[in-house]
Amino acid sequence: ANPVVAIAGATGAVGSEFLQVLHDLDFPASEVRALASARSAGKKLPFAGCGQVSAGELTVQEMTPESFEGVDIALFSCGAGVSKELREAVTAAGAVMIDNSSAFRMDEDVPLVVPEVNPDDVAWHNGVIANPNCSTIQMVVALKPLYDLSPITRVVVSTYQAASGGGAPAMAELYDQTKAFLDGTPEDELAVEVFQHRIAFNCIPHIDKFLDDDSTKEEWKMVVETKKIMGDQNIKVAATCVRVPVLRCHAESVNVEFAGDVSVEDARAALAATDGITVMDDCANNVYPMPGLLAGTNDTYVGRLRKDDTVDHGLALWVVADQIRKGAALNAVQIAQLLLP
Ligand code: 2RA
Repeated sequence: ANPVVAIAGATGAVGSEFLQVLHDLDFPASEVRALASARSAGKKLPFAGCGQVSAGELTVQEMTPESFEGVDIALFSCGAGVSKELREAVTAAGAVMIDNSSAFRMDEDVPLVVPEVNPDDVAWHNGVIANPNCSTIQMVVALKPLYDLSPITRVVVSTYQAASGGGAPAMAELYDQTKAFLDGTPEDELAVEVFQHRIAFNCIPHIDKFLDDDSTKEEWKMVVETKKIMGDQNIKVAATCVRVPVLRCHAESVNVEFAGDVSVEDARAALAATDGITVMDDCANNVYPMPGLLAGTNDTYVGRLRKDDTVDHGLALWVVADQIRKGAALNAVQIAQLLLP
């Protein structure tokens, strides 16, 4: 029988994208159940339909441990606390939890999966599969075909992360604050609630909390998750993660060092031949990927490919993806596709 799919956190930024992606991929569901906190129960969500579920409205149900009876696949995006609280109920109901939070990503019994990179890891799940952090996903999608040319020994990455990485309220803060700023609202009267500082006309080198070594948790995620997904603990990763006043799509400047020589031509050919990657790289015509123009797309876009002569075997590249899609909802639904018989 076709799977019953539950969306946990259906009213959030990623939740509504789950619905859109299920439709776009025509996921063969027999039922789609929209779940959220009591506050949102009864709310109607437009759904374009997928599989055996026809287009119409989904009524949001309050999420309780009983909500997962009869569910086969539970797509979770409601924060680490809720995921931890409900893991037992989900797996006891026989459903597989595909979790977008950071709750279980580094657990030894939980695969951390990007379908273009390590699809085979779904095989050893014990009821939970973790969706990696958005900034990690798009980087490893780009790294994998390069790694297959020659093992990667070191990566230096700086991110330019969109406000929507902080969810729907963060997007609203960028939008409203920009408008207020342009309307001449004095600095001390601008509403700063989601981010640590004003995000309008600013860049904030601070995503998630600071750790003991003065790096941020977002940067730490890029280091440890990359090693786990790529299956190579020897890759050294140095990351600096920055929030920028962009609504959707994270961008990353990535410098890669290889064990052996990799030519720009071979790298470009390998990237272009990979499903899920679009190479946009034509400097002569000012063609390169840009966040402002790629919202709502599925691929990981790579451009500005060039030699990095500061190391023996180095390349530099620029990577952009819609982090609500490939960095969250799309990657999770692609994991669910791997579970289909
Ligand atoms: C961010 N890493 O951009 C997040 C979202 N998962 O803040």
